[in-house]
Amino acid sequence: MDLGAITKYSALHAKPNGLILQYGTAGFRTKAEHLDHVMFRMGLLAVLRSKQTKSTIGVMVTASHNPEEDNGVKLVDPLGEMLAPSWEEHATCLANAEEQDMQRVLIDISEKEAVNLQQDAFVVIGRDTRPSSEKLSQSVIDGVTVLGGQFHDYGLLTTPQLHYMVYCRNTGGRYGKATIEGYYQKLSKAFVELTKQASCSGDEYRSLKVDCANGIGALKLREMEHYFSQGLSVQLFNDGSKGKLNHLCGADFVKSHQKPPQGMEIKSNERCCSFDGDADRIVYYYHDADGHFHLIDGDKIATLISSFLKELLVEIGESLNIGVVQTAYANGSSTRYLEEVMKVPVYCTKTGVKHLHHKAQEFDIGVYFEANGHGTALFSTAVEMKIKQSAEQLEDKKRKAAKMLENIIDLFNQAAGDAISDMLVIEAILALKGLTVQQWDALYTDLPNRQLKVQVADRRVISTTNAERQAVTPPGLQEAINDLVKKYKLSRAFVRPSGTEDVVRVYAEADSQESADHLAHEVSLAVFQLAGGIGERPQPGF
Ligand code: NG1
Ligand code: ZN
Repeated sequence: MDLGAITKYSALHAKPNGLILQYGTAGFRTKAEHLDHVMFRMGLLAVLRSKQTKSTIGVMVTASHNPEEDNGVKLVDPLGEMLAPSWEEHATCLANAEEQDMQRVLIDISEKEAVNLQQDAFVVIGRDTRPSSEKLSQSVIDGVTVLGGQFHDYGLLTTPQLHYMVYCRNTGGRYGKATIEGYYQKLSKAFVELTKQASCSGDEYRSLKVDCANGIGALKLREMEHYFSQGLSVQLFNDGSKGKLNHLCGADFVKSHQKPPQGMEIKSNERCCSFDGDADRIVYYYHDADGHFHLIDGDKIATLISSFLKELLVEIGESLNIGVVQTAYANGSSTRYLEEVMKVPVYCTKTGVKHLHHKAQEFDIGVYFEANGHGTALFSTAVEMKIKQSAEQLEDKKRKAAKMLENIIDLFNQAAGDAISDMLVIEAILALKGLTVQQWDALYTDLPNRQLKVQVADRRVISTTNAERQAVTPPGLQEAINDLVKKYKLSRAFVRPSGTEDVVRVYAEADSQESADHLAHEVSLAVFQLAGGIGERPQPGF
């Protein structure tokens, strides 16, 4: 380590005095102007992690669904996963170190993690379309080079595309080619082969309106479009040519406001979807003949996917174990439907895709989705081999199902939740099953629900257990929530500190929208009173 050079370059990316940031569930995220030093330091850290794992490490510059003025950075581990927990701590330490302590912190990390500093390092970098992203990704590169790491800058990429690149590079090309064409070709080939088998291929199944949140998804989908146009034609909205990123549009807006995005004209019963700002989330929706808006969120996506996979397995005659992983935000109706009607085991983990991803790896086939539309399906290597064999050996009908499954395995991004890949999977399933968006929606009816935020002095006073469904501290809060929940039918509520914003999140569901709204408001008041609320008391209404 050339400590002199590190000190010199670090001073060019100086940390603002007193600024403390935490590596949260999605890396570092805050106003873009506070992130230059963090980017440089994450470049340094990525080199150390690469040396330690003897693998390619990814660095993604994005703040996903957050406002355009924000930015963020996260590291991607060798198999496309989120950074290992002990390294999240190192990231926080390094990002918060004062200039004069930088050398010591770097040496500490290297010693603790037994990093061989002689080892080569390789880092791949991607960024979203935020105006601040280009300069910030240059700061990452400065960090990588000053520690002697090699790098490849992919420039503009969706977050899941960067995960894909990392995964490809660390699996010797077996998973796919680590280029943007490689990604387009792998997914499109699987999609086109799959949809060729669909008997219903009328116009209704061939066109889809996509709200791209004015983000990177628009650019990438436009590039990719002609690769799969045989099977699907997409019409892009909020493509970044005029509107602001994530403003009044995108998956997060649609899910949290439960209304359509601006900038998209929707006719009744037309199938529409929204990506978020870095294209790792997707939700579907439509207007019925009476003009009512219907949201089809991550839970219903997981239901469609897992039921289709289960059907294929039955057809092939394989008894592989399939599990669905959700968080506390999953709608109660979805959990009930999956368990009772579909007889698929459902597991609940803490919020944050790394928890879901980890749990899903325990199954032959693990389908995981957050209600907000972030998710994918994971297939164990043993399953992949078995399916490939079946596709060769079985007789006609079974072989067809095995072939489909083979294509679906290729179509899912195994490295991360991916809006583009999920969209193609969903479109293929709808076409193969001849399902309209209304029929899909009618699988079950969501319980009305409401999510709110409460400002408190220190959100860490709230701690939770049981996959965040119960509050342990502050004293009395869970009892208060229990008493409130009892007042409503089919009701459930929980609170947890956000991992990405300085707020406490409140979630409530009940038998009617009015009840869900009331319950959420009452729980907000309890949080405000018992957990040190600041500013104005929560007001009813939204
Ligand atoms: P927080 O801020 O911890 O609730 C949000 C989402 C997560 C996840 C992360 C990362 C909700 C309620 N929370 O986390 O699911 O997507 O952002 O982007 O949607
Ligand atoms: Zn995102």
